[in-house]
Amino acid sequence: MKLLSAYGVALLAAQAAGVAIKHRINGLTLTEHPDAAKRELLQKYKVKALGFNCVSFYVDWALVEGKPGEYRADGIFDLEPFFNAAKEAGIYLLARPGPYINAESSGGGFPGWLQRVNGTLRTSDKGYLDATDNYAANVGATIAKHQITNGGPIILYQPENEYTSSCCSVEFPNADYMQYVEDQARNAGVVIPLINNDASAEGHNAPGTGKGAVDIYGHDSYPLGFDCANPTVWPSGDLPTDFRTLHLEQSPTTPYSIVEFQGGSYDPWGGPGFAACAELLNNEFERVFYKNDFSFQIAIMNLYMIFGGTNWGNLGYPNGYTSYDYGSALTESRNITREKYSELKLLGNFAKVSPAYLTASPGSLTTSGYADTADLSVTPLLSNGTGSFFVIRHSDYSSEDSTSYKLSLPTSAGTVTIPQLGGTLILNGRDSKIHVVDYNVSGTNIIYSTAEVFTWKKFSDSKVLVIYGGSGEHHELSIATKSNVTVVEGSASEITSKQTGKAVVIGWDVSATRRIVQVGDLKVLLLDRNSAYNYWVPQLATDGTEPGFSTQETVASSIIVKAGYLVRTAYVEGADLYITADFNATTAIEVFGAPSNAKNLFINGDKAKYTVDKNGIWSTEVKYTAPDISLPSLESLEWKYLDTLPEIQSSYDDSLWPDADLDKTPNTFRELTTPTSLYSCDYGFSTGYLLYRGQFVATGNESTFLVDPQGGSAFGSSVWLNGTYLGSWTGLYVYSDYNATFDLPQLEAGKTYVITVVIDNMGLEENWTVGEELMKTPRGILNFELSGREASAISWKLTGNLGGEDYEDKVRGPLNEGGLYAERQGFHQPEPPSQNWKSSSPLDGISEAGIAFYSASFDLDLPTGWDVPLYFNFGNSTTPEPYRVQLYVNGYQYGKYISNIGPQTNFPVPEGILNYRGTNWVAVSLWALSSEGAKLESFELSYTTPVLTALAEVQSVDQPKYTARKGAY
Ligand code: IPT
Repeated sequence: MKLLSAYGVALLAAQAAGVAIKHRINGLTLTEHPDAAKRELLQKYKVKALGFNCVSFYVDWALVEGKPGEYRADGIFDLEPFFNAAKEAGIYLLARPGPYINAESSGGGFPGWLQRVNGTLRTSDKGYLDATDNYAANVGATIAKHQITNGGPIILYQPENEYTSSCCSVEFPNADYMQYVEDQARNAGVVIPLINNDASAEGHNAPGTGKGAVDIYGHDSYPLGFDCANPTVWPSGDLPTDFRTLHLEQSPTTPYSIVEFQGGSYDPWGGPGFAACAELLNNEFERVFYKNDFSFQIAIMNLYMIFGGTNWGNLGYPNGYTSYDYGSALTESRNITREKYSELKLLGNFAKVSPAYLTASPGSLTTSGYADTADLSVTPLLSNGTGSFFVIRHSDYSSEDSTSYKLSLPTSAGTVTIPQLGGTLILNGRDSKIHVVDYNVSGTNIIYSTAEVFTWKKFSDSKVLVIYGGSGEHHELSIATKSNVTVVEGSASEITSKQTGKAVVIGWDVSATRRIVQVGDLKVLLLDRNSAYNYWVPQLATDGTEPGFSTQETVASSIIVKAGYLVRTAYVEGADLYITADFNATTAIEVFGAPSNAKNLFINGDKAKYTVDKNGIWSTEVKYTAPDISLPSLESLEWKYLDTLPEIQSSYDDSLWPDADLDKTPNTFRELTTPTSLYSCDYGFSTGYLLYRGQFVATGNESTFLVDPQGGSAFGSSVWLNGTYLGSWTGLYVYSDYNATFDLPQLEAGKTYVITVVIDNMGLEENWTVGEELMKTPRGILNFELSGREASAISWKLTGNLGGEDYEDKVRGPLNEGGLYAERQGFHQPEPPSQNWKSSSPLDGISEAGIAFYSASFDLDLPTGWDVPLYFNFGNSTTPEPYRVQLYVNGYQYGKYISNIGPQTNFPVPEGILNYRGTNWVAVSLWALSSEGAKLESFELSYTTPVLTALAEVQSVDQPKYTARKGAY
């Protein structure tokens, strides 16, 4: 398949669809975490408003094929509502079903049973390929059904993920393997282009490289890395400079694509927290790094992540905690209050209205010729009068200096030295600008603008160009016109202008007060950046109420709205203009370009009184009065308590437990050092807490017990001998397993003893490097020694979630629950049989080592029409006693809190998991890892700013309540 230009993607997608070529793709996409898709949280309007036109999504194989051969993608795992939501809002999709996805997810998306396949993962080994077939065929068919050729939103398919790195003499890159993964998609009916994401620009599988080549070559880039602990440090040399050169070497015939560019960062257990990541990858990072990508004429730019969401139900890998906020533009609780969201909106909307950018010719980064100081570097994207772009930044990209400069730019009016009317241009610190030249605003030629373009529109009676600059900056704009300049809003004395033959030049200092200058039929809004953040450019729906895809027509028919928190949609019905928007404060609204047939204004369905000024701007206001939100006190709920470690009672019967009796392991990663396998995945247990029971008849000479449990980073473990607590490993990030030796009390010869070991399984390792086989790193017990005895003296049983791969809860899926007694019984679900349980609260806790389980219900009655983020908060640890908590909300595991490691103490739970107007069930397991016991220091439900929202009523997901489970032990 040959792609001719940067328009290739659009061309290909439209041709395949057999329709006229209307789709203009500016190549901006964003990535969502798998859980977001599953919960239908596309956040479609928040993405659409950015000016972005595509979302990439992973599918997590482990969630949909928990049992080999049984693909289940219904209920919350159904992809189709997500696809439909994308189509409605007019967002294209890039499908990334793996089978390997990485994504900081358990096993990198591989189901636990892959630990048993005979074959190296992500290679041509038959055992591995066979294992992928069922998933690939099913997910591929669903994707094929919704690809653009069938009227759906999916335009690109990414086989594999970062197929880049190998070790251990495995054949690499293996063309047969890559081809196999691609054939799986094709055989399932996928006809859209295949795009890959090399971890770095190494040219793997680029078109023309033979077997295994994709249609569009793409690579990933995380230039600032993941060091959120130092959020202001931009190490030298981290800004890419060679991407254009590499592109021309590696894949010159395809649109230049970065399939993952850094949009945030992950954060480990005990890490600095996502607020620090949001600071490291903040709005300044976006300005400098994203514009740098633009300097390479990037055509497909996908940010990872735009919305990370939550590692609910054990979805995460061992190195990360429950939150997958990622410091992204959309927070985990769906807020868009981070400045990086607003900054991204400026850039995305600029790209959306600047198609000339895709046909200009990128030049090389230079310190000479364009700016008059070597402290600044410029990359030109040149054209002959049809739109040139000059990307400017500090030569030392991390400089915090303020640098004055003059520009010398080639324009259709000759080379111009700017500013022409006096004053000084300035670049303040970590900033980068795109200066446009010969920029076409619907037939009006902007000869240059030093202020940056947010958007422009042609309305029936005028054109509007919106440009902005940083506070205190001086800017200049030149327009090819013989018309006069009139200041139609704001003070004329603050604006200088001069007619120079065929052009007019306008100079001004940026101010927080808007000025509008009129030149012919063009109105130019001069804004400061912070004001520009309040502007939105909703596409007017052409059919119905939804914006639809961004075609030349729909982009052209957009209006410009100044509002506040969020503008979702705009559409006209007869003489009525409808705007849907969200508000977090009383907000003045202005509409630019209301269609001439529109006479009435409705905001969120309510008719609004508005005024029209002499410039035709409609003005109204939406009042915000914070609603009364009353939340129950979690501390005073009627908590019921159950000891969820009955295993240590002398009467406990484990006869229904699976025997750990395999004397060989299918796992090729590590040889057994125990007589039988104690690897949990060998027995189908790959998620959540694991429990082991080892029984032996004592000789009386045993003095110590050594055990080496492995649960992954930050895991913990506790050990009992019958009812006697031997001790715990309380966890550190750097330990995935830990050898601990416990002194035993004097044992009685001939008496039977049981050792109980509880292990926190933090998720399975990823498998980033092909050949290393890290995903097969076992969970469970690696080794043990009972002093003075043969290992075979102990016979072991184990359990994890009830049924293992024959998991009980088909609604919440294969990963959600672990192996605690209460979980096996299903007591974490709504309405457990707790009538006869003791009344006791997790705030009282337990006074010795053990695991307690608590359940309670509460009602919520939140006002409709408000989007209110809710959080479960655990108090910061003030006592030294370590404990681990699992939080269940209506049966869904929505948090793992580790008091002695952190950092997460606040756990957002979205509406839909919580019933905002109804009854909710919360359950907490509290594992005390010291003989002092533990209790929650505090436990509260809290909210952040309620957003007055146009969001439709959120339907709750299925929340099956407790029913007695057959065969539960
Ligand atoms: C790359 C992966 O493709 C993606 O799934 C995710 O893990 C991301 O990075 C990090 O958050 S892996 C690359 C950074 C080595």
